[in-house]
Amino acid sequence: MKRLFPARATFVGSFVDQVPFSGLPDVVFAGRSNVGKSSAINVIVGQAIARTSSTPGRTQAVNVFDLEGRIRLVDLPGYGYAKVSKSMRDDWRKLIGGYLSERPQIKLVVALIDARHPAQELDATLLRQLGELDLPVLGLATKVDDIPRPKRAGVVAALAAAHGLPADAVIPFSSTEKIGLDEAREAIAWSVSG
Ligand SMILES: Nc1nc2c(ncn2[C@@H]2O[C@H](COP(=O)(O)OP(=O)(O)OP(=O)(O)O)[C@@H](O)[C@H]2O)c(=O)[nH]1
Ligand SMILES: [Mg+2]
Repeated sequence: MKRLFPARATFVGSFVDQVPFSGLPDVVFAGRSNVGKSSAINVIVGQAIARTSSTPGRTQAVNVFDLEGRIRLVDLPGYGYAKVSKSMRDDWRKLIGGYLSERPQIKLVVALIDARHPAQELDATLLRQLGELDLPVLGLATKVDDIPRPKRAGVVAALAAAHGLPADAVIPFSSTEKIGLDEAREAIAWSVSG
């Protein structure tokens, strides 16, 4: 199979309730608001296609990108943003419950976890849900560039353990310094190859 990354990406659309079915394998990016989902998509694809922002809650819809008609990357709205209304939080739950539980073409959920904080309950909730749905998970411990180099491995191992993930299922990652980029690309390509 031809290498997947870097890939030419096109924006499919922004969806607030239902994510359209395409038949292509989906790789889904999920995590707290501001954790770095859109930034990760941009470096992984090798193209600034997902909009990023320092204001949490930037991505409030599901943004879907097509990579050369081969796979889709799905940028979910972030959760845990305090200023989001209860109705929006309910929308998020519905969306996740619906889309994530009904789509057999979801090959991988990339769960982004901020490496700068100890394990957080909302992330634990998501990871539990993903486990219950039997979805394959790749953890990206984001923003490790903000952690002193000698501490990175320990921090990431502690996060994996706290969330009940195998140590090798969580990759130390930084979009700004392109740490973990090859590993993330490889895991995604592998997940959609079968
Ligand atoms: N230090 C550091 N900052 C980062 C990194 N990746 C993203 N950021 C910053 O984190 C902020 C949020 O990044 P986004 O990629 O927009 O986060 P998001 O998860 O898509 O956020 P929402 O769309 O609001 O859910 C921005 O200010 C980025 O510059 C990283 O690897 N290291
Ligand atoms: Mg975003």
